[in-house]
Order: sequence, then C-alpha cells, then structure tokens
Amino acid sequence: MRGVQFLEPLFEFSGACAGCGETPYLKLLSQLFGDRMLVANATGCSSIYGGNLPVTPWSTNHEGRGPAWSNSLFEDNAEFGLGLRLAADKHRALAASLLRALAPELGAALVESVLAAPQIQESQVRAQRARVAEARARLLPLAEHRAEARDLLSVLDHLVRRSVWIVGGDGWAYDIGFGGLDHVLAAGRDINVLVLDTEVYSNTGGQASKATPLGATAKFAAAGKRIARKDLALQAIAYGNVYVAQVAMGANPQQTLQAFREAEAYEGTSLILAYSHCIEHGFDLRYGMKQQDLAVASGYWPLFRYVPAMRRIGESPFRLDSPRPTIPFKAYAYNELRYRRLTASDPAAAEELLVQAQAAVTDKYRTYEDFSQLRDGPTPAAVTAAAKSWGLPGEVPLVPATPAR
Ligand SMILES: Cc1ncc(C[n+]2csc(CCOP(=O)(O)OP(=O)(O)O)c2C)c(N)n1
Ligand code: SF4
Repeated sequence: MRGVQFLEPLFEFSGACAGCGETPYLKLLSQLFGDRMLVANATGCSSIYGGNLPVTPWSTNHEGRGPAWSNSLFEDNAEFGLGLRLAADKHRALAASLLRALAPELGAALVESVLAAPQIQESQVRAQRARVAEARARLLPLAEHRAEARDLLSVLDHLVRRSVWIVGGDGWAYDIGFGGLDHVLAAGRDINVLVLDTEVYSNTGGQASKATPLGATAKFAAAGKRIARKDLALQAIAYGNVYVAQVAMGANPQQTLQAFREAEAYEGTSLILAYSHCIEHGFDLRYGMKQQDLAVASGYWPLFRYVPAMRRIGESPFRLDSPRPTIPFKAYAYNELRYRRLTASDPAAAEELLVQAQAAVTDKYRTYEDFSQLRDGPTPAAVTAAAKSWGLPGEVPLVPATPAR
C-alpha cells in the first residue's frame, strides 16, 4: 500500500487461514500505530490467530516497543477497551502532576514543553518521545533520593499519547458485544473501534450475525437471510460526534489508510467497519481483494467517512468515497457460495431474494448519496426518514421462510 510499505509491521506470522481478509487490516494498524498501541481484542478469529499461545503474531520493533494486546471476553470487550483508555488517562494525569511537582529539578521549560506538546501527527509523537527521553535522563539521578522521581519514572511513558483500539468481529460488534460497544460510542472518550466484518461468526463455523446480508446463506439462515443487515455505521453516526468510516482495502487502499489515520488522530470516539473476506464466503481467497473491489463496484459496500469536525467548517460531515454502482449486485454476489447455495436448494427463493437484495443495495446507495449532499450530514431525523423508505421487515413482501434443511 502506497505510503506505508516501508513501515515495519508489528503484526507478523499469524495462524489465520491463508488469504484471510481480516489480517491485512491488523497489519496496517500495527504499521501505523504499533509502537504505542493498546489493543482490546474480542473473542473471535482475531483473538485466536492473534494469541495462539505460546506464540503471538504481535511483535516489537528494534527499540522493544510494540502493541500491548489482550483478549478479555466476547461479551465485554468494548468495556474492557474503555477500561484501558481510562487507565491510560489516569496514568497520564498522575505523570503530569508528578512532572509539575518536580519542575524545579527538571527544568520548567522541559516540563512545560512535555505537557503542552501537540501529539496528533506522527512527527509530533516522535518529538514527544525525545522530550520524554530527556526527562528520563534528568530523572534518573534524582530517583535515588526522591520518591516522586521514582514514581514518575514508573508512569513517564504515558506522556506519549497512547493509541487505544478495540478490535473484534461482527458477531461481537453487531450482536453479543453491542451493548458495551454502544456504551463506548456514547462515552465520548478517545477510543478507536475496528470491526473486522466477515458478516458471519467465522471462528465458530459461520453462524449468521446481524451483519449477514439479505439473501446470503449461513448457519441459522440456511434458507437465505430474509432481513437486510443492520446498519451499524448509521447507528454510530446518529450520535453526531463519532468518527465513522466504512472501508474495503481491496477496493480502495488509500481510502482505508486515510480512514485509519483520521480515526486515530480524532480526539474522540471512532468506528471503522472493515469489509473482510473469509473462507466462510465460499470462494477462492486468492481473489479476496478482487471480490472486495466487486463488493464496492456493485454498491453493496459503499465506502464512506463521517468526519464530525467537518461541521465546524460548514461542510457536510458525510463523505461518500466510492462512485455509483457500475455492476449489478449479482455480478459480485454470485461469485460466492454463500449466495449461490440457495439457487440449488430453492431456486425460486434465491431469485426473489436476489431481486430484494438488489433493491436494498440500490436504495441504500441512493440514501448515502443524499446524505453526502446534506449540509449537516445524516442527522437522526434524516436517518429515520431514510430507513422508512428502505422497507422494514413486515413492510416488504418477503419470500415465505422455508425451514432450514
Ligand atoms: C458469550 C459467548 N458466546 C459465544 C462464544 C463463542 N464464540 C467464540 S468466538 C465466536 C464467534 C466470533 O464471531 P465474530 O465476532 O464475528 O468474529 P470472527 O470470528 O468472525 O472474526 C463465538 C460465537 C463466546 N466465546 N462467548
Ligand atoms: S475463518 Fe475467516 S476470518 Fe477466520 S481466519 Fe479464516 S478466513 Fe480469517
């Protein structure tokens, strides 16, 4: 990927399936922020290939810095990540107060520059590391006779901005961990959430989640999913102050890179939904990135960014980054067994669901296009109005559900 190929990955040889669509996003994350990153990883494929103990693909650089990673539970990962953020904030506050107390010995100018330093861009973070190293050098001789100096040394590194990431799959984010995730989105803290969206519970063999698309088959949706996938992005956007991006690396790597950078730099909560191809989709993963491209080209997976800060300069916060659909949904979907399976077991239902799925894609894309024209972007009222026109369950004639075989 242009712009990052020379950055060292701190996520290396994982035990994921060959061609997994999740791991490239983690590698990118580690290249960009790995040396100051805290990761709360929900249970799922990413916790298994990310922690296949006694080894781990999470690594360190030549300075010994690397991501601090842990897996809590499937159901409380967002809360766990929020705890990491609160702890990092507490440590930073403690370090700042000790630094102020020791200003006469350390030098007022150095203390002031450490406390006031901006740390948004990587160059600023590097400059802060140098200041903190200087503070450490001045502290070491003091540590022998001053307890405050010893205390400060134990938390000094927290003066370099921590990058906190909550990572998990769609089963976690859309379903089982959603209550906690919603709590995090509403908490207004500087936290980043990355959803590796395979649209099924991959690690337990492909059960349907609320992210499973209309028309696809999955375990518990063997007769084809009858309801469109939940729009988690719009739910987050409704808060108004959450940065939200939908990305697909195989379709537009530069947009993915921009979204990761913007999300991390945003001093608030960010949510990235990352399209991740998976063996559960039923196609040769050698063509995973190509299939991502088709998902975007068909309009099924529009790329966008909701950037709250844009409102401050009078611009629409909603940026639609992918062009109008150029291919029908079928040209993307029918490359995958999860969609094709139904054509053998129930061709009539497959045909009807394909029509509905195409209509849902077309409607959704048009709505997103409208959102990008609104000066204030998709406000909760605009989202509600749009959702009505998409046809909610019960309002559209659905194919009668045939029992799963
Ligand atoms: C409360 C709870 N329910 C179920 C499980 C079993 N479980 C472990 S991983 C997983 C699937 C994870 O799916 P997803 O979040 O989509 O991540 P993916 O594996 O697709 O990356 C399930 C159901 C669990 N660990 N805890
Ligand atoms: S099952 Fe899917 S998400 Fe899990 S490691 Fe394999 S390809 Fe990746």
